[in-house]
Amino acid sequence: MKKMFLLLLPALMVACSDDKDNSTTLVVADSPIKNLKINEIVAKGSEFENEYGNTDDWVEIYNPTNEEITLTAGNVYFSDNISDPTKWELSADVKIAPNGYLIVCCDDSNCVKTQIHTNFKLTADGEEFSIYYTDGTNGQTVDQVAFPAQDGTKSYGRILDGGETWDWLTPTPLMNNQQ
Ligand SMILES: [Ca+2]
Ligand SMILES: [Ca+2]
Repeated sequence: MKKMFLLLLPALMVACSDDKDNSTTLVVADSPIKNLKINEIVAKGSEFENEYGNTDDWVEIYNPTNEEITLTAGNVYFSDNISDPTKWELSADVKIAPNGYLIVCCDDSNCVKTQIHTNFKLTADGEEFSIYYTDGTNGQTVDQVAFPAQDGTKSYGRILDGGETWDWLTPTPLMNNQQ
């Protein structure tokens, strides 16, 4: 019993330090998904051509770890409304390479082909985006952001990748963020 208590203590300390950075408590703390960051957002004037040949809104997600992370079907959700974090359920497994990127096409196509296509678009007037994870029993918001109105010339993103500071950037889908 004593050994078990000692093992639990570091886990509690990790949970407390996470509370400082996130508005939600990470209840599924053993999933590598918890490391994912919303990294860059374009809600207007995209020049990134998706697999349909369209230049719709997109969100770049960044894996800041040195391990590949798999987003498993049925466990990961994206939303443009943080009050409704399970708005769109990922329907196929998707991998993100170590220190790699994933583009989520917010084009209301509602499917997963070569790329991920949500059932919502992003509003240029400013909106929200969130990543939600559930292990089937417990769920948590992994990352969420409210972004301001966009004028179609810049993306809104973290500088540097995965960092705490958001700013207007030169759009860099699937590449490291640049001012
Ligand atoms: Ca929307
Ligand atoms: Ca980028």
